[in-house]
Amino acid sequence: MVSYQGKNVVIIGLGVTGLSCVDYFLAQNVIPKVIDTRKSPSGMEQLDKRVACHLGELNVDWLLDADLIIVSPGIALSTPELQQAAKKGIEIIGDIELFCRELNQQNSKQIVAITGANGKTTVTTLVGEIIKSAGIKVAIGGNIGQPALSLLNQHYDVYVLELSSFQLETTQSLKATVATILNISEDHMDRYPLGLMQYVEAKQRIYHNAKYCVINHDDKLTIPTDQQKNCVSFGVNKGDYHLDFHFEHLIAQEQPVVATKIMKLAGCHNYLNALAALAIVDKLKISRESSIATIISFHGLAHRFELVLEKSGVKWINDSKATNVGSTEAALNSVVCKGKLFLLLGGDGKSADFSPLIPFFENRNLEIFCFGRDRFILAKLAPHITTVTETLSDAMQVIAQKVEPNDVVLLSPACASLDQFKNYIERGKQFAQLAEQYTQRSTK
Ligand code: UMA
Ligand code: ADP
Repeated sequence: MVSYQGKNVVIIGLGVTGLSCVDYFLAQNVIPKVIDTRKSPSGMEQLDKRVACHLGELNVDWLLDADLIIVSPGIALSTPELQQAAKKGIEIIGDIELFCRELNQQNSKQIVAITGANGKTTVTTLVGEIIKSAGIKVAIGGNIGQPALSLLNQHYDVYVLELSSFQLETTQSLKATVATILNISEDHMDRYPLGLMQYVEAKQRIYHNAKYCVINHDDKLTIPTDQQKNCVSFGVNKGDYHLDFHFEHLIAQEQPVVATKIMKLAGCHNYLNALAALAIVDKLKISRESSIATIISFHGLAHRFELVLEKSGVKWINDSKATNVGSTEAALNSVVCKGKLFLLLGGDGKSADFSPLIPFFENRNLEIFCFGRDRFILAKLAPHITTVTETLSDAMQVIAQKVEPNDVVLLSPACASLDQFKNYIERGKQFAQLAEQYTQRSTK
């Protein structure tokens, strides 16, 4: 274990990350202090009684007195109090840095590191499943929800980490066997005031010290800025791993390896996710046969372009996890609809530019419903075909009266859910439940 004995450690954040950091330090008899700017953060009840805690604001005295500050991903490094501490030369890192320092002491362990604007959770889960099916002890964690430090309690040979740009900003010691940026499109612009390139710079940190880099042939921003890197690529039509002309096969190094019609995953974006996963596990030398069997049987994840109901010829697709413009673009690219498409957009847009969606609305039998905090901004995209409602529920009520056989209702909101829901899961569940409720009523 890397030792922090004798250091004055301050942890910021009492979410799952902060709690995992508290446990990590307590295990080596270092008693940290904790600060959370919220009045009643979620982790308060679980906090060990020995740990002093300051709530409601960042305690500058504690920060400036610290030897080491561990910052949770939800707190920006640009926060003035943290800037003050950084100026004083105090080390500021995140939980992933602590995790990597531990793993770097154990040469036999491998890390697969996955980032990107969209598809991280899908690819992380699929890569984890493939490695597990090959009989290797594998753990998945990071931004996917399981804090990385909590994985150190058991023995694993491979760690598959989903990493957000926030986590990468506070990490220097990552040495991934395989690292990938799946794609780049605008997200979290409220945390990146200098624009997209500031976000890309954070994502690019994933390639530092990586043995192999898996890049998206169609997205230049995923290519390592360090040109000496050992890269393998995936893409729609080109790259080491790509699709054939009609998207009927996944092709790996010029060989067709999977017929897409037998895959459970649907949509071009998901075929790309499967190609990226295959490129990653090939670098880990997992048997191709085993990898392909897992890719074919992988169902995908809830709330991601998920068909939740098909009734009276109408399909209801829950893509609540589409919390940025890029993911909604992917859904609009992949959705197959013979009748009218009802698209539900809305929530907290995180200061995004929604205009890239406009071309996806053209030449389509489409009606748009906008709800939530940014509904009026979204409604400006195509006012002639848009209805504005305050809530998702209001919109669903209107849509349920309108749908006919062959129509598709797609919740792919391009926004975070936090203005009206606890999270995207609650939003997706409400969509599925309302679809069920209204279709029952209309078929009575
Ligand atoms: N917060 C405060 N004051 C504080 C600390 C946090 O207001 O002092 C707020 C944050 O702004 C945020 C919330 O509390 O709104 C949670 O932040 P956190 O850093 O405490 O979050 P954790 O519970 O530790 O969860 C974090 C990741 N959260 C964020 O990046 C905001 C989780 O990703 C991740 O699963 C978890 O660590 C384990 O690694 C969530 C996420 O939304 C799912 N990630 C973003 C995304 O995927 O787009 C990046
Ligand atoms: P992340 O963890 O990066 O948020 P998820 O796998 O949870 O990614 O998917 C989030 C959203 O992005 C869902 O709406 C999903 O349908 C969409 N998505 C998944 N893969 C891709 C991709 N490769 N490109 C664009 N959108 C994608």
